[in-house]
Amino acid sequence: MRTRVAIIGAGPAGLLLAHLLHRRGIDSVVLERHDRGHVERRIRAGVMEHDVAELLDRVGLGARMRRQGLVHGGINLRFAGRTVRVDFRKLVGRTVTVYGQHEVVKDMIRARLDAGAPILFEAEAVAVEDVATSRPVVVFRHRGEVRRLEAEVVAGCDGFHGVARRSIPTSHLTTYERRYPYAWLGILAEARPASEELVYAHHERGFALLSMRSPTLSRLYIQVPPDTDLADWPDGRIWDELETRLAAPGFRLERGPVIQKDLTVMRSFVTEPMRHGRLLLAGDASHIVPPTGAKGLNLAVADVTHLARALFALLKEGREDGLERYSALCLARIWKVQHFSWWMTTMLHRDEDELPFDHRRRLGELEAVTGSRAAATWLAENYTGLPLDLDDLV
Ligand code: FAS
Ligand code: PHB
Repeated sequence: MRTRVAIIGAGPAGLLLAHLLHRRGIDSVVLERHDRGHVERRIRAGVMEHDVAELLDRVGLGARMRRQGLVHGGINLRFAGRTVRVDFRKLVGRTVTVYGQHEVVKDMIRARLDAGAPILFEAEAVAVEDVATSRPVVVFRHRGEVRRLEAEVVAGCDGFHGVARRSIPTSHLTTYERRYPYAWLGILAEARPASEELVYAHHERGFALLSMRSPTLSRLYIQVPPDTDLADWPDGRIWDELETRLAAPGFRLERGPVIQKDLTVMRSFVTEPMRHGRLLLAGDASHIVPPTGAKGLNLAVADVTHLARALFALLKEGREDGLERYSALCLARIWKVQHFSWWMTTMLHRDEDELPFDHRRRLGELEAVTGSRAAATWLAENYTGLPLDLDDLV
């Protein structure tokens, strides 16, 4: 098989890249190791930054998001028995859209299939070869056969556990990692969300988050030890813990059938550089953030805006300058977002081994952030998303 761009992974990064290339008349093939149902059912992120929602709209992927997504003008921080709303519209004039990542993936796959553009499901990439040449190859397994996809560029959009990053010699990479001494136990429940907007709660017993997917579907998380066994957490225990940690005057959590339960480990991770010859990494293949700042999906989209432009220059005009700038452009944003995600995480979670000083200082930090327009504005700027350059993309 031959194409211009071989894209490994049908997550938000791979699918958005394929869509932007197709709109510019550049052929690509998407290889996805799971079947379509698996990727469309996988519940992950839920919050879209202001400019990400705008981009999806402008490139024809936002119709269902605009119909079903929930536009939020703020979030609530709950601590020491108080709830303080951070008003995004008042502070920065921007919003976020709550719309499940799996819904975005469905919309992108639908657009890909409607365009009659190639996407191979149950096609697992097993190696990436000749990336130092202008004819790199992806070796993949599909329907019991080992096949080769020749391209001019390979986009490694295959997530943290994918093959692309592992195809780069470790001598060419520098990785940075921080593990957190806690994880998130998440549930998706058929229960009316007990708050219009998200509630991030810092509690003596640990962090809790109230989010949602629709007016009848709640998405909720509690901080648990990283080696937690889900079998130790029957539904009733989870609801009891959520009620305790989210408690506030006049607040009543509605319970309902839990339709999904999952555990997410918390790590900060960055690979530098994000390019090796004609192999480019984007999204979780290159970096991971703890989900407290709701940045994972949004950072993947930001990478793709730079990667799409670099490939337009290379494949339409024969210019390599976009490839040469790609990594530095992405990393400039990535490290700011890594800081924000680390800050939101350490500000809101309790660390079992922390000093009493740090526990008390953290309450001071929450008071300082919610009591200062300047500090709350910085939070709002980052939570609604640093500006994306959308010019000459749409
Ligand atoms: P993805 O991981 O989404 O997509 C990679 C794709 O590549 C997958 O479909 C995978 O099957 C495929 N693939 C992997 N190896 C392959 C191979 N060898 N061949 C072919 N295909 C291959 N972010 C938030 O903002 N908020 C959250 O609450 C949140 N929760 C998360 C929970 C979990 C369990 C995980 C793992 C991540 C979560 N994230 C969250 C982060 C998540 O949303 C990512 O940032 C986002 O999916 C990144 O998108 P991609 O880079 O496209 O990677
Ligand atoms: C979600 O709705 O899944 C969600 C929202 C905000 C976060 C993380 C996850 O910070």
